[in-house]
Amino acid sequence: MKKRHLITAALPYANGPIHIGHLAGCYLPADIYTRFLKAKGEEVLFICGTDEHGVAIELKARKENTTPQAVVDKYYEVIRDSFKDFGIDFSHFSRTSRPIHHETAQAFFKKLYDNGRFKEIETAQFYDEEAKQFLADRYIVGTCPKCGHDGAYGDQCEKCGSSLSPDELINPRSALSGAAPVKRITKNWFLPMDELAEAPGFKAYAKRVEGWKTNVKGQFSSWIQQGLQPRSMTRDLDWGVPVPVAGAEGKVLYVWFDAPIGYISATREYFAEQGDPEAWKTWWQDPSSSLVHFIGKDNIVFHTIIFPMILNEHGDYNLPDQVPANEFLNLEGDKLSTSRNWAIWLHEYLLEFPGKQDELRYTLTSIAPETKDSDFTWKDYQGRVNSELVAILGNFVNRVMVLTHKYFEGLVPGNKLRPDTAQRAAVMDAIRANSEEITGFQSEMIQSLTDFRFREAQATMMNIARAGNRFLAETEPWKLYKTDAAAVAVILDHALQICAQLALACEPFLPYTSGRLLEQLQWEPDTQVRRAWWREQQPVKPLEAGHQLGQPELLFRNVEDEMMDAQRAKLVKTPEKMEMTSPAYTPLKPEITYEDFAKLDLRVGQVIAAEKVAGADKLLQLTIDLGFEQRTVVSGIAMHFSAEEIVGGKVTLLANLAPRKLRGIMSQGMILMAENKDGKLLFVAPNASADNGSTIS
Ligand code: B3M
Ligand code: ZN
Repeated sequence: MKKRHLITAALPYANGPIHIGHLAGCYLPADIYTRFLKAKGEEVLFICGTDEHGVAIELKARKENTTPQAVVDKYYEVIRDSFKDFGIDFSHFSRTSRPIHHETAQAFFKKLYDNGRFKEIETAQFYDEEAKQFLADRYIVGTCPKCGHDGAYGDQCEKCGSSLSPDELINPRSALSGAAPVKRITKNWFLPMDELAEAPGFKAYAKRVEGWKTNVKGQFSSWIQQGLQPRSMTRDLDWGVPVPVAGAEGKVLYVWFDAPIGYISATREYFAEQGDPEAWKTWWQDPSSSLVHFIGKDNIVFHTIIFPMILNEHGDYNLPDQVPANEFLNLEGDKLSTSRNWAIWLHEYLLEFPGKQDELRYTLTSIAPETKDSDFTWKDYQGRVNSELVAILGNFVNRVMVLTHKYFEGLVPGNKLRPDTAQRAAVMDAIRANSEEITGFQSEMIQSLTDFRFREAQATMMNIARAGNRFLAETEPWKLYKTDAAAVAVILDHALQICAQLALACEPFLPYTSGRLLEQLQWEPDTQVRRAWWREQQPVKPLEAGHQLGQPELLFRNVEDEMMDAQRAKLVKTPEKMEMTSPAYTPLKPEITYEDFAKLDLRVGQVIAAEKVAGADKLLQLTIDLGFEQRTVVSGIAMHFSAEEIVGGKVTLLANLAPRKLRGIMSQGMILMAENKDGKLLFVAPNASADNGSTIS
């Protein structure tokens, strides 16, 4: 095993909160692995942060009628807090919008550029002449050639799931302006992946991949076998890390070039903050450091081919030692989807189940999609909490604690007993057999963790508690007490040592439970005991005779049916399901003449200030800049938008509507809004480059 371990978990896009699919897919396994290595006493660094570039962020900004910066600022915090609340034990959590990342990514690009690794290639790309910008695939919509759905994106049709290229779309148009895009020649910097795959360093690395998880090496070899194509590492976009070479003005690095370098910049930032700014190199460049990337299956090609290739071409870096990618988690039989709100969001779960992080961690690890997609259901969650956590682990600990308080005033009884009767000999035999069984589980669990089989490892941890329950059932201390209290003392002493071992064993999976159990045991394990258990695999007996235990408290409580019904009911409220009950469209109003229409004076405006109207839940008071003047407009959108998130956004203002007093404020015009089927309001926003005060007709 290598000396130190650099663990990374995929950098989530800062365009939305975190749901159970993210947690199960990569953060939970990465956290379990990190905690396991730490318990063994290994040197570990666990790195993550938010991915703040790319079209995903720009699209979200458009959708929320705000700026990319506002989007990433908002979700960086939401995401960081969710991870913290679920005990994901990052050494450092950074963001790719930080200057240190821009610098690191640019220097990396520059080094490859100076070494002549890129090919400058001119291609014809779709361009929006109205919006005056090149269009990323996602910005082109049209009719899907496969299923006829009008509204397919340039990279994918969400109706039939086909991957597409923008050229395949029938009747393509720009999602920015609606205009038909034209082709324009543009120059970009391509990584000749076909050639770089032949480099000796990459070929040696490819051998390593053969020993990885089946799903990972499967994707890896199918890409290699299909033959790699040169791939552009730059994009004609505004939002991102500027390309640091002459002639690349207005271009940014491809988000999949800069994002994985985010792992490096986060490590640099961490050590700079520690006052040891060169130390990151040991972790990335010293061959005695291992590099492990935890990701979901949609990120496999980037982490097993493109990033290693880039690292190899740079020359100074280690290539990944393992990429234990997971498959996907579904929810109640359906694909998790942010847009359909078909998800369980971490921050919402905690509001309804405060303090129950471990119940979710446990369930998600039990069904982790390690080899194939798996499904989360509330029924399964309830079953695992009630019949596993409560009935097996919680019950064992509680029985031992309660009995020790009942018979020995909560003092650890000690294990000195002479087996001078047949009954006592039987007790000693039971203890010996049980200890052996538990040592077996201990080494099995450690092996599973070493091999990235976390489901299995957690199940084996529960087997320790099961063995504890069996031991109590066999020795029946509650019956024996009347005739042989001394024998009961050794039985409970042994059972308490199992509780202590469980506190160690469950820590990677259930850190909160481990903390609560240690509290009840009034025990703080030191590094030595942890190591003895995790590294040397010794059957430790750390609680000394006479040690005072804390009060027994239930570690888990049953989840009631009503709670589960309520959770399931919440899930039904997705836009798609609502469609079935509401009419397909709002009926059209009677026809009007052009003259009727021409009476409306519609203008481009920009929100320059916004505040809640005191005493009115639904109203926001907006200040709208029209270029030639400013207006006060009262708008009924406060249930949909916060004041902060809309400042800066462009709006369409009906500017010649007769002024009207609302809650004592004179409102001078009306903001146009679209209303979705689910009742969600969206701004009818002019293009960001339209001047304030421009007429709309
Ligand atoms: N942000 C994609 C994703 O969230 C991307 C991962 C980056 S890892 C360097 O699935
Ligand atoms: Zn389709």
